[in-house]
Amino acid sequence: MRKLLLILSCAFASEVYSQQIILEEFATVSNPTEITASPTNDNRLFAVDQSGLIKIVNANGTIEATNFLNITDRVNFSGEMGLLGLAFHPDFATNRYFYVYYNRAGRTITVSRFTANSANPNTADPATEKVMLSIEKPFTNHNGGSIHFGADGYLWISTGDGGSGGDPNGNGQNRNSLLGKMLRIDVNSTAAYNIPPTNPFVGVDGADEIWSYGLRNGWKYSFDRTTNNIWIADVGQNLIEEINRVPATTPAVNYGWRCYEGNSEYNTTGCANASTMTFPVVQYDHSGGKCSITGGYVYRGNLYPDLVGKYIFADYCSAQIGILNNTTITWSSAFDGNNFTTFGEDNSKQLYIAAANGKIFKVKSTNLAVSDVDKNQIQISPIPAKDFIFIKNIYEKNLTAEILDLSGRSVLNINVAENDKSIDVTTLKSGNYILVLKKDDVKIMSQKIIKE
Ligand SMILES: [Ca+2]
Repeated sequence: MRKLLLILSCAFASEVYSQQIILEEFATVSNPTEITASPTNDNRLFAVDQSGLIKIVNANGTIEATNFLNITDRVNFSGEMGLLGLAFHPDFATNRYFYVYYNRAGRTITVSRFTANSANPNTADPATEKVMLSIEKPFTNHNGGSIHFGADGYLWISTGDGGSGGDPNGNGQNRNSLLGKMLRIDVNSTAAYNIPPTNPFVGVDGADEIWSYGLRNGWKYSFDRTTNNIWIADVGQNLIEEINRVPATTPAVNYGWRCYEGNSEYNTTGCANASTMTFPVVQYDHSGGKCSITGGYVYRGNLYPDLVGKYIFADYCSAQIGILNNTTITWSSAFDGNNFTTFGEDNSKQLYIAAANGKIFKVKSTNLAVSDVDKNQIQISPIPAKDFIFIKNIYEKNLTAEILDLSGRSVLNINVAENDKSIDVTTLKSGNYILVLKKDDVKIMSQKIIKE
């Protein structure tokens, strides 16, 4: 008996620790730089195309034929430049406002408001543009571009340091430059925007739009609304990629660039004391073909309990996804051919990831649910069973069942019939078993069954 218990505990342990990220192809677009959840509380996605288009991805992965927005006439799409960010006003349902971040001719960073059509809010007229913010920049690279509304109702904007290498103009540490910053503005204004009175440099030296500084190229940041932390993935110069995590209510954080790349000195000429700076919660180097971080989200969905509370991100070059648990990164195997450019989160808090090749994937875990079904709804009956067991309230195809005896040994692997979702158990001997329901070899759920 002791030996049997040992086998069982090992079987369960291996299941707990064999968690893996898997990607399920979902949709195909072009040049994806951002994925934003639908503003109308459904599971559509709005996919940003760097060339200046925004496309609607329906919940089944099809692409709406009509673009949501087409501003290719004013977007400078070249290298790292282009249309990079999209955020919907929290009151979009009533005002139809949304905000974009792009480079226009001459590299200028532009943050603008557009208004969706009242008769058909699935399209927007490019003529509704209201330019809010224009920031000249000296070089083509490091454009930042991530924009989101915070829990405070303000629009947060990450800008890059202006480009080249090593921040030659010292923008990151210059509190009078809007480059290399996290900006925070109040869009509920008749002027282009208002300054939130709680911004840290209001009334003192430093640009009033700045919330935090010392960033090189925050290539994607996100809010974790559960903890109200902001997570900023800052792309390194040559050696080190950063993940920063700070309470969203903490102003004037100096993330250290170009004095520090990660925790290492880069160029400390003219720099403040390191004790005044906030260093990353975790960093990684370029070993194993890694080159550039793509920031993601803390998973808050209900399908993959093992991912909850962990920060999911990627490396552009190694095509791997990282799972950050406290200060430990677990890397997936490489998804070869996919240079990951952005993550997205839908209104069910499920995650998506897009690659430069245009593919958008659902991010899933091999543990527990793989299927987008509420596994609490699934019913397995009858118990006890004679010849057939039926699975109710599941509409997925290609389901399989593995039946284990109580020592954990697999005794039957069988397809679930597509027509009536039945499992033929006539060959089983009488007794107690565990049925493991799977899709694509990944477990959805398990339940004890009895064969008469
Ligand atoms: Ca000021």
